[in-house]
Amino acid sequence: MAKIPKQREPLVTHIYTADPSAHVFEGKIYIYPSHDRDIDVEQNDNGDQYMMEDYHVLSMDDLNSPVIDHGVALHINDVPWAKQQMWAPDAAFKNGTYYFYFPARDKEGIFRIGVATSKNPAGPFKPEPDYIKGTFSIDPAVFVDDDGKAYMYVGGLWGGQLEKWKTGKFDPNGKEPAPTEPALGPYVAELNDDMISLKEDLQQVSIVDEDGNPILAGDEDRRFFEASWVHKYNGYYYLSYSTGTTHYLVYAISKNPKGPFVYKGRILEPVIGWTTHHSIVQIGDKWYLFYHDSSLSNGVNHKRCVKYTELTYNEDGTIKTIHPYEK
Ligand code: FUB
Repeated sequence: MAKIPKQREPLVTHIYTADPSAHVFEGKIYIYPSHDRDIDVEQNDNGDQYMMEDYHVLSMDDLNSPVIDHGVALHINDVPWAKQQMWAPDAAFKNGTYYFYFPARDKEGIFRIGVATSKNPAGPFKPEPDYIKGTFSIDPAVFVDDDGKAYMYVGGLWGGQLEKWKTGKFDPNGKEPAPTEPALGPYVAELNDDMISLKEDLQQVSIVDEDGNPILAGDEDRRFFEASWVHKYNGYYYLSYSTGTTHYLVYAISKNPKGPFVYKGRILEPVIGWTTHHSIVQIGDKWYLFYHDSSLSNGVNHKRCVKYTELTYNEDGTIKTIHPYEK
């Protein structure tokens, strides 16, 4: 009998998992993580150590139930356009179908976003033959709004190549903006009703401070790095993301799903391991943060484990900062 995970403990220990996108589908909790490989490779800033090849879907009937690993839901060998590195995925439900979104490098080494479908939230997922036209970079997060409109957020610096798209075309020499220039934001586009194509070009999201000034590239405690997630709370859109080099999960809010978003604060202090990546989901009348750290491998950056913890709001809608190792 599988173990019932406790808050802030690994959801599973038989495989390494990361980048959890959690959703409530059909009354159960489904978690769509990256599947880290148990390989020993050199670490670099390009993220070459994250050589993932497939995805497993995890589910729980509720938070007091054991975690089920539904096995391989999608393998890179079945994705005609993808060469390597299946990074952080997400899933969405619309029109009776489950859509699984995932980044991978195409045959030219450029990160693109692919989509695969299933009638079952646990998969297996059947990939579309090509990546979604007009997509680039990594970490797709798809938010389906109350009015049925769906938005895809993408982007990640360094290995995620976002700074190579500043001109709208892939520039292998593209650099991050100077420290005194506005930081790059994630990109967003509305999806068509078919959920497998973009309705419009990806456009950059602006993240500003309380005075309306753009967060600057040198402001590494607050600037966007990767791992977008959007949820809605009390009529506001909350865009949360990783600050990468400073290892925080932070958030900004807006009345519009495309922003501009006003920076509000920290959600999670740094975890063990370089990356931090998460999702925020309402389960019953409580909210939870699904996140990862590298505790299961004693700190190996590319051997991570997914965890969850309760997330609470202050009365003014701000999120209480979580200290991951404080009891
Ligand atoms: O898992 C590979 C990459 O690490 C993700 O795409 C990033 O968000 C970071 O968690």
